[in-house]
Amino acid sequence: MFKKKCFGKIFIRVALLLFIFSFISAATCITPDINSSGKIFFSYSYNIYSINIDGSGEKQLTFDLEGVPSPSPDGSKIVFKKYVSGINKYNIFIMNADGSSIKRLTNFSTQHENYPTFSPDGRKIIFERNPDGYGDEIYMMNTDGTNVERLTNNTVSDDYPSFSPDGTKIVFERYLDVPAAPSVKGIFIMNADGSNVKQLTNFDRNYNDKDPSLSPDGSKIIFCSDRDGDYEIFIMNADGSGQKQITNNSLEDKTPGFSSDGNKIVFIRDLDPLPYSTENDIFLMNIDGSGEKRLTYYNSSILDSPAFTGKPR
Ligand SMILES: [Ca+2]
Ligand SMILES: [Ca+2]
Ligand SMILES: [Ca+2]
Ligand SMILES: [Ca+2]
Repeated sequence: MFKKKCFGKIFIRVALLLFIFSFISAATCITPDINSSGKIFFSYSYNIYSINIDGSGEKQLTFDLEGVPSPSPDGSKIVFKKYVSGINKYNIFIMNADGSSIKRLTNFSTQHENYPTFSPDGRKIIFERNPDGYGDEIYMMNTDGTNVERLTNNTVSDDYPSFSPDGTKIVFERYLDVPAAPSVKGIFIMNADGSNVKQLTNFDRNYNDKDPSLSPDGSKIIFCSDRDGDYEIFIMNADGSGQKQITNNSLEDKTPGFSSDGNKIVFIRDLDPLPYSTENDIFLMNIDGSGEKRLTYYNSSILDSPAFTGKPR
């Protein structure tokens, strides 16, 4: 009788300890491990979806006209663009990572806004807006939409901004202002206040470099370039040196994004070799290009912008 009672008490204590431990481990696991709780957010058919990092567990998060999701560093929020029917423009919105609590952050009716993403401390959002019809500019605001600041000011388009992991720099793509080749883009970097703009790639202006994103340790930038005739994923040092091609095929490989641990790259591949038709799907690979894996089977022209939990674009 005594033995039975004692065993029961120990059992309750062990169960209690396990219960408490599960809470502690959940609380300490702030940066999602891509091998367990990580998700990939993306836009498909003008809605935002998430999948697990093995491609399973597809979940539709929005049901109107939304796109370009970028998850907050702690994984709790998504910032994205959403079409506002009254003004017929995309503005910037924020929601919980499960799709609940959608809130509008900007109210700008002149032109579309695009590509919002978080600062590493989760307190700022940068995005692109075309204020006057003379090219996109990069803006920064608080996560409640207040204190909108313009960071670039010129007559060419500045697009696709994202922060360095220490929050001091912003990497972006800029149209190089050459009359003979007006759509040629290069990768640029500047201070987070818009000062000290530096060109990193495409000094020859012979091709397009775009979709840049810094690695979680800040040492590398991934981007895509059509310098071999179709888009491939490239990696380079954060100062533009040591450019290296990662993919090598005749298909379009675009919008690469790092996982939060920096070991994987998620990207879009257009599997239709014809230039005028598009069959996009989401792929994953190691940062040296090995271990390539197809995650989705949408074969869709309206699939884009994959981003990992814990790694704003
Ligand atoms: Ca501009
Ligand atoms: Ca190629
Ligand atoms: Ca390619
Ligand atoms: Ca194609």
